[in-house]
Amino acid sequence: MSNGREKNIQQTEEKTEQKTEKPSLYNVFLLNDDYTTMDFVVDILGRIFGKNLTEATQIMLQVHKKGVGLAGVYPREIAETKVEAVHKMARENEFPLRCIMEKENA
Ligand code: TYC
Repeated sequence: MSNGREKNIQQTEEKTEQKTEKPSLYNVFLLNDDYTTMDFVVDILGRIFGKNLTEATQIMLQVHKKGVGLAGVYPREIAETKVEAVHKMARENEFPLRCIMEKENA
């Protein structure tokens, strides 16, 4: 790698590698509590996470029984927006529902 042209080619290849790198994904989880109603959680899973009634009910029951359940997997900014949307809707309806995100495979 002595001459300038080869160096250029190498730099171009490095740039290409960076551009094609996939964005990290984040798991978005709902947490259980004793006060939020089951209907409200099912509604959240439909409105914010695009789940149908069957899927939403299964996830809600998983959270209710195990304490935590996976609502969806998204790139960072979308995951952040989902978490904020859950907390906003919960606040507006005076429920303490909590939602967290965690980097996938981390
Ligand atoms: N545990 C709640 C109840 O018994 C229901 C619930 C489910 C709350 C899921 C939060 O993320 C949650 N009313």
